[in-house]
Amino acid sequence: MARIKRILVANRGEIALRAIRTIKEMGKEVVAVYSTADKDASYLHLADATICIGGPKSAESYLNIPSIIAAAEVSECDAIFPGYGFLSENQNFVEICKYHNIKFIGPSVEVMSMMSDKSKAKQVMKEAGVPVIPGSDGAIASIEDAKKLAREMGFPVILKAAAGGGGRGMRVVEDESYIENAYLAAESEAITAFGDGTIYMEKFIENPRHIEVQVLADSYGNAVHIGERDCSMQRRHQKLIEESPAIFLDEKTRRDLHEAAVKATTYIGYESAGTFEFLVDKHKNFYFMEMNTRLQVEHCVSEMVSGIDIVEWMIRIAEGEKLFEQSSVRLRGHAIECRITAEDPVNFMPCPGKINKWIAPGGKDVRIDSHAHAGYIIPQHYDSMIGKVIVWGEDRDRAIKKMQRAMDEFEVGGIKTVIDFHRRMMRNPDFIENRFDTKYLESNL
Ligand code: MV4
Repeated sequence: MARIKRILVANRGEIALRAIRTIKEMGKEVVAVYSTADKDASYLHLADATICIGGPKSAESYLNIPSIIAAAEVSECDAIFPGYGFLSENQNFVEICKYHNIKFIGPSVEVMSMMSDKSKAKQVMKEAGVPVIPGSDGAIASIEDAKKLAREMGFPVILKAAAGGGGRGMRVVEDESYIENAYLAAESEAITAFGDGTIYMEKFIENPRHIEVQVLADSYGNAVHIGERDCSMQRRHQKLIEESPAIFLDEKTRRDLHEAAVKATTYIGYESAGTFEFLVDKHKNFYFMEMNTRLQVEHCVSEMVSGIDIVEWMIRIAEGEKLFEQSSVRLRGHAIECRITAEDPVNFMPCPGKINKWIAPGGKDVRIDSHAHAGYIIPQHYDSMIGKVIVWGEDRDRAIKKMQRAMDEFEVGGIKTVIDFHRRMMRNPDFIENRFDTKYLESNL
């Protein structure tokens, strides 16, 4: 086993802080990088060393591969922790790390490339015996083929960009007369956004739940799941609230879902932490949608119900340690996460600026993952998420009560935040009674 001594955290904000904390707890050294826009970030003081990697624009700093590799080399780091976003799913970066003998704490470039083409990923999952949404076998070759397949499947159908994910390059088609325009629109959007116009087709699942399974796998072919998360409370493909477990599922469906995710993990020879996203329809049929080959924002709810530090295990797996057994994973109680963004709580318009008041909640089973504080100036160059509040309760009702209390305590001044949205949602009968799907916020805001 090759123990890692010093890790470079190639990220910023709350996730950089979250990684630094675990690395320090593990007794390892940590190097933090920052852009000139983040030079005053307070979490930088927690690192053993800090290195400026470029200007405020992500392309100049957090996406600047030569700059990050140089930072790792001069600081003699033996590994890089990527977090989410930025370079976390960049296959080129993973190969360059390997070339420089720096361990990328994440999956291999082979599985990353298998999952990055969403249409290929579906085919692999089908081979693995995981249910996938009925649709085209791979890419659509022509508009005529699209029309023929849609007629066979029945409308509505959805056209998706193979290089897409997260909702870009998608078109729902209600009847045959719209297929041609929708196809051309999805194709040109995909070319613009991803440089790849490959389109595939699926039966459109109406009002689905978005439920995902967290997995961990080691380099010896062992894999476990750490339960599922319901991420259906979204707005324009931005998740706002996540929870675990997904109480929408019955025990049998839940077991089948977990089993499918673990089977898929071993089938593709995955290593590190990953997430299988599923759509679940009203009959509780679940279908694989895509796999995220990185740590996700919402991993904390899985940590709260399992007691497992997912970042710690990503590092231990990268060191060549053997994973624990599934039977030692005990999922207990209910966890809810509310994302705190610097946005207007009614129309969600971004609102960066200086925080002049920050009174964060606390108390038993309340976790705050945030790099923000009074006096912190939120740079306008990055994502508007400034932190997360995660709570745990014996059951969902208690977790909701806990989150109500936590949100009522939370006072942020100087900027707008979505705290007030969460205060209202924790008292919303539809949320409390679990009556929502991925379309809820589109029709109820
Ligand atoms: C779908 C779908 C319905 N049917 N596919 C949105 C994000 C992208 N990863 C896939 N998405 C969807 N794919 C079929 N066949 C509905 C969505 C969808 C959605 C999915 C999860 C969470 C929120 C969503 C919001 C709108 C649409």
